[in-house]
Amino acid sequence: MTAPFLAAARGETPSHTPIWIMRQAGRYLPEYRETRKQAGGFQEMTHTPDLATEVTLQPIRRFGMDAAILFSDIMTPLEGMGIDLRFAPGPVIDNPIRSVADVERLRPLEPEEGVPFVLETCRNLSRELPESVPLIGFAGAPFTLLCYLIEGHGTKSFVQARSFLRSELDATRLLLDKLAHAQALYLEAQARAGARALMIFDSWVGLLDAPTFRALERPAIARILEHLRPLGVPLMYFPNQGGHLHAEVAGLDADVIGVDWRIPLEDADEAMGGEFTLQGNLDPSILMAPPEALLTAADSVLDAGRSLKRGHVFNLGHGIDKSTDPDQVARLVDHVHAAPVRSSEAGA
Ligand code: 1CP
Repeated sequence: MTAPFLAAARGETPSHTPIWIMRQAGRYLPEYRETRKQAGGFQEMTHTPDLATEVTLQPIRRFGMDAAILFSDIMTPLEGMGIDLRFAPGPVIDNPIRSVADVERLRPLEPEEGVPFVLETCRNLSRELPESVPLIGFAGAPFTLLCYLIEGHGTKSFVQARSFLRSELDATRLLLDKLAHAQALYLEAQARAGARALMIFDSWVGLLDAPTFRALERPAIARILEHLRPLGVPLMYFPNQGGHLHAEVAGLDADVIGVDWRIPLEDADEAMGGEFTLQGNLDPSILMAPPEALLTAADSVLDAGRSLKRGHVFNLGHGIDKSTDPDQVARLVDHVHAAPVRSSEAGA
């Protein structure tokens, strides 16, 4: 039987609605905090395949999620391109990119040499995980990586990155091009090392208006997808806070689009022409509500999921907060697994 996650991603009817949670391996889990303490920090964990494998498996063991996501970070492959990176707790680059010369200095990524530990983690996980729980490999989208590379750290509005985009258009194009090429090779390497689905996180794309998305980021995403399509694994794109970009996302050669919690799944389906399986989109803060309120909100997402034209993968609308009670996650996963599945005629 096809793994429920892969069935839903391909638009087939799964045996139950699959669920996984963004940031499912993380600080809300006591076993994660324990491993992190032993390792000394986040970066040490990502660089040590045994530890990265262990924390990837922790939420699978505890909750029985339908997919595992590689434990790493969107910034990690940039280490293989010559970027000095540290985490505090978010990514920090002490010498951010500020000129076309800085962009030119970025080395091309050779995944096996640049980030061998990531690929070893994928190989470990593909041995350890059951057939029914596919490993999701992932990368950051070019614009989101550009935001951190230019700003040097996370902010709410990435003003320096957006100023660079407006004042240094040639350098912006060169940077997006180099990043798209590197992330395509990186994702391909993860699939060859055992990842059975690939996801592109575009966490900050919501900062772009539709014409700028169409001119700069959409072609970069399209190139990555085109490179990966022959691998035969489901391809996923998450344009976070990108409700205003859905009409532009339609037509991308992806299988699954992640939807944040601000947009009802039905509206997202309508705007994207029903072409994709949708992934999402429970507001992560609902995990802080009493159990009955949590399950009622989960039912609304499940109902919306059944009305989608192609398929639904249950997830939160963004990453889980570190203050979340793990028992609430257990309740959510059990509830989704017990819910009636969409019939194959749904939306027809
Ligand atoms: O333990 C710790 O202190 C580290 C916290 C942490 C974790 C658990 C960071 C730092 N990264 C991660 C893991 C991570 N990051 C995963 C692992 C798999 C999983 O989901 O369980 C993934 C997929 C990411 C991807 C990632 N990193 C994104 C895209 C998704 C999203 O949340 O929008 C982004 C934007 C980052 C940057 C990043 N890394 C870490 C933090 C705290 C941040 C956000 C920083 C900021 O902008 O303020």
